Amino acid sequence: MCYWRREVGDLNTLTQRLGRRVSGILTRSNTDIALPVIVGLTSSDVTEATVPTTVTIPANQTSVEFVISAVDDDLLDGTQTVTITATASGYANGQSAIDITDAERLALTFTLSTISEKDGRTQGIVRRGNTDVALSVTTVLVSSDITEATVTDTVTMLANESEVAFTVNVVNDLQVDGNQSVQIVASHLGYEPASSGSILVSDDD
Ligand SMILES: [Ca+2]
Ligand SMILES: [Ca+2]
Ligand SMILES: [Ca+2]
Ligand SMILES: [Ca+2]
Repeated sequence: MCYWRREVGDLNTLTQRLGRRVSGILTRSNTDIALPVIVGLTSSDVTEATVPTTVTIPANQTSVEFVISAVDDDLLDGTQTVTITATASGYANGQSAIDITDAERLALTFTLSTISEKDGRTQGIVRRGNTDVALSVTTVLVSSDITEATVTDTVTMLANESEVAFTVNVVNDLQVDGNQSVQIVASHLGYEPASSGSILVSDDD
């Protein structure tokens, strides 16, 4: 017998966040293993995941580990499946697929981090960091405490724009309630996890 196969082990998904890595395992099934074998590796999409050009299964070993590295692109491109192919002289090709998940985030900032109840409002900005901005994106906004501050339900970044402003309205509650921290969460399917930021609503009663 003279063929081999490649295994990814338990990990069939790799996130591209921070260019994460997993190990692949390259195995030969023949039992005459006195000689090393040099194996060529290719990725079907090097914009998503890369592998070493070659890896050597040492003499007297049936397998060796190699590293699969995710590429942290700046595209909102969802999960992409990449096929890793291994080739070696005298062996049938080995192939296995791995899913590369996306890792884009929205950013949320506020003009003021502290607002007095009497000041009424401040401005928030939602930004997207991905560079493929041909499509508009409607972001859902939620306030953790609408008795202190409210926001519009949704805000839309237009096509070819990377940010949009919205208003945070502060509630003047006429109660002696001290300073209250309110968390605003911006979320959109595809950007994981959701982004949040806090403002402090200071009391004026
Ligand atoms: Ca991405
Ligand atoms: Ca990607
Ligand atoms: Ca209050
Ligand atoms: Ca108050």
